[in-house]
Amino acid sequence: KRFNVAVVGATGAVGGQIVKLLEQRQFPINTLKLLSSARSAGTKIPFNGQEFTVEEAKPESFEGVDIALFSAGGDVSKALAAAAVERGTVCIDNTNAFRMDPNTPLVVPEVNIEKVKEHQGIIANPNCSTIQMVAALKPLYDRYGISKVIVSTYQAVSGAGSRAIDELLRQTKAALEGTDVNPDILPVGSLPVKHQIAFNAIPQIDKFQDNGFTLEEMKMIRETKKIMNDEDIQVTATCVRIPVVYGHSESLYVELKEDFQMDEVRQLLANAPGLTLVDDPESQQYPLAADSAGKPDVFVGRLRRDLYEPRALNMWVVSDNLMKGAAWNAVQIAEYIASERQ
Ligand code: 11C
Repeated sequence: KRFNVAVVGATGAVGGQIVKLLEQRQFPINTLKLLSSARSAGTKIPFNGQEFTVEEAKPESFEGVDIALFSAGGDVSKALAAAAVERGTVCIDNTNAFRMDPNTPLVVPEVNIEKVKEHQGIIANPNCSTIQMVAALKPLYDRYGISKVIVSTYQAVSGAGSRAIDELLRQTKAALEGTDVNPDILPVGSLPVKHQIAFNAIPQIDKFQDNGFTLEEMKMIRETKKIMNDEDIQVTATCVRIPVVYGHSESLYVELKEDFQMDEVRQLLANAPGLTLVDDPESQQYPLAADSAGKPDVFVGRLRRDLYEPRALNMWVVSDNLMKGAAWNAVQIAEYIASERQ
């Protein structure tokens, strides 16, 4: 069986990756619609040797569409997903719009693919920094249980979209030339205060909440509990933007519920689906953001037992935020839906 597929936000950083992955994976497509805001409509995008013209996304666009992958921002998803669902489209939504809705499954295939079956039209793709963390935690959770996670992130600018990538490149050049870097987008496009990202680290991703955490940090906390189906896991997050283009890196402190042997932990992580263990300190091998770019896997390394809490493990987790963190996770869900309907 072949499917009528729509990509909403096809001109964006994530949408572009989704289109490439649908092509690379030879997704069973009958018709493909590339949709965007009115501003980007008319853009031409190549797919399978043909040129597709991007159309403005409207409620009627979803007539006859089986599967739609949304990555055009939460407002677009809120405005159009219901119209798509009414027309019988299954929506895989990359935004924050429905993630915490109790009727919407929040899915990382390596962790909870079975939740897809409970969907009522929308399946949410988690936040990029959450996806790579839970993928790395899952094998440990299943074997030992997890009581607490303390995570600090080192996040790439591509998480904030194509304009943030342009901003990093422009500022880096300006800083090297000794001219004004003129911060314009980061840390948050819609807030008035801007900070330099070139040669800097900004401890703010998204808006501050009343509790002093940022929305990005709260996403990591809430989404982890929902995906792992465990409200008791204690998660603390500090999210930081760094001048890297692709690939989020995360330092994790993980308290397990049972004693563990390092050899067994290594084996569990090495054998887990979607994970690649890169952990050889002697030859200075560990996961690097630059190596993760364009790859679908989550890379794990720097494994070491904590010095003070013998049931805790420290580790370094890296993944391309536009791939497993967004486009690849969404396409994996689409592939699962397609395989269930064959
Ligand atoms: C970032 N994690 O790196 C954010 C981007 O909720 O899907 C992803 C926003 C989201 O800036």
